[in-house]
Amino acid sequence: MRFPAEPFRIKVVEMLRRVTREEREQAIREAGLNIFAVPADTIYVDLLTDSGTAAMSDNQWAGIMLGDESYAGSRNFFHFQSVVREIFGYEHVIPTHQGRVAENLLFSTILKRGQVVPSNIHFDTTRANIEHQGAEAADLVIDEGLDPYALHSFKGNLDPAKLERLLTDRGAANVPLVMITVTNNSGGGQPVSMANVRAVRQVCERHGVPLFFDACRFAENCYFVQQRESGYANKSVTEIARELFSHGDGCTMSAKKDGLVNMGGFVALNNAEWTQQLTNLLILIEGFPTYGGLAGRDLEAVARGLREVLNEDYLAFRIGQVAQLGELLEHAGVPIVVPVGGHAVYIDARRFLEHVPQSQFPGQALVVALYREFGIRAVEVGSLMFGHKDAGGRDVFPQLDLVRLAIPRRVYTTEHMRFVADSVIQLHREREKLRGLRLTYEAPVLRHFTARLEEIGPAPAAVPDAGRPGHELRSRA
Ligand code: P71
Repeated sequence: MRFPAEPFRIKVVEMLRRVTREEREQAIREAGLNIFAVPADTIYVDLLTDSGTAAMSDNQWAGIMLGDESYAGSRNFFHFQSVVREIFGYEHVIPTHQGRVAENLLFSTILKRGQVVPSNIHFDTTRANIEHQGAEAADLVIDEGLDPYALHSFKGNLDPAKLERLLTDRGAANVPLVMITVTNNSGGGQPVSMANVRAVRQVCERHGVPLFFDACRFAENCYFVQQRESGYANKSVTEIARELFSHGDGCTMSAKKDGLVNMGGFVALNNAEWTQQLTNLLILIEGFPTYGGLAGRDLEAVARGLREVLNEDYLAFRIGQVAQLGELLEHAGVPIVVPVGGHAVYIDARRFLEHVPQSQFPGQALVVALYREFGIRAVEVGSLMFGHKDAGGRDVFPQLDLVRLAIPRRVYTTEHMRFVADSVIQLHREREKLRGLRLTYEAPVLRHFTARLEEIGPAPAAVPDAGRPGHELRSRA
């Protein structure tokens, strides 16, 4: 397939430092084979996350200079509020410094111990904020959404039958709201269809339960609706977004994704009573309601980013760039999750490294090799992140060991993506050389952030380079 070229030109560049394989070998060793502990300036292409890593536009930077840093009533807040109201359609707009604070405000206020919040799949921070209240987070994605190879246009859909069952079993009084995550990050960045949102809305209405969105990647989701769902091809992505949110009562958002900023977030909702409670907590933990933990200039950047992200030339390029990386890998026989989602390509590490058992962290072994050989940073979403011991001390592993290549917005060129594809393909050819890992340190919770590991068996020889002029080739010359 042909994918659109960059619909922007580059006005500011950030040089990347040359780093030799020897330096990377030392950096990853000192990091205890944990990619989170590797200094970012030793990385060539950083695909750790698409969160807070976007390049801002000239228009956003110009907005930064127009920051009004008044403690109360900053003009940038009013601009931000009017843009959020226009796109999302919710009356009350509460700024926060990032998504998890939006979640914390919402769930500390309206959620009670023993209650349950259903979603397609809750993102980690959302689940943690729900569980922190002594409540339960229920993932009700359609069955296809859990199968890495099931082909479905809207694998992020929330199963309305599962929702109906949960509401009937638990009683609507125990479900303060239903959430839909767009796109469904933990399910591979898969979109949710408008038809599904309508179906979920109907179930919610029948039970008298409000519907909220986790709107992090709403523009990417709405672009997929335009491209894939019948009846939407002639609607603008902005119109689709308005329709999507009109089916709900509010949303939380980390603007670090589709807000195209490095920091920011908000809650938007229609319920005035909830707004008052959230605002009281906001003042306690984040700041005055017209800045919510952000500078005036940051609010201006979010306001402008939310408009820019709905530009369809941008979205066609964005979704195309991620799809292209997926296509290059798939054509070369690299096992990836399909269809490719909106913000990342996921490699199936168990199939990639069939000789490395799950107890030896195949995903992390791949992450380490990608960094050591090519200077690419990916992140493991598998047995290191989710594995644990059961009550009897036996190891429990997740079903999948994935490696996520998350693509920052407007940061890397298509040539960078080709370099990533060539590197992964090269590693795939040489996969027998990769060894499993064992833990030498693990924290009791969220161990992947601070774990230390070592390689099992002798240190592997360098994998031959990808045969194109990538960063580490020049550095060796
Ligand atoms: C991602 C992130 C960033 C992240 C956060 C925590 C651990 C590792 C990486 C953040 C999300 C998200 C969704 C759907 C809420 C948040 C939290 N994603 N909902 O994918 O994807 O937003 O970081 O602004 O607090 O790398 P926040």
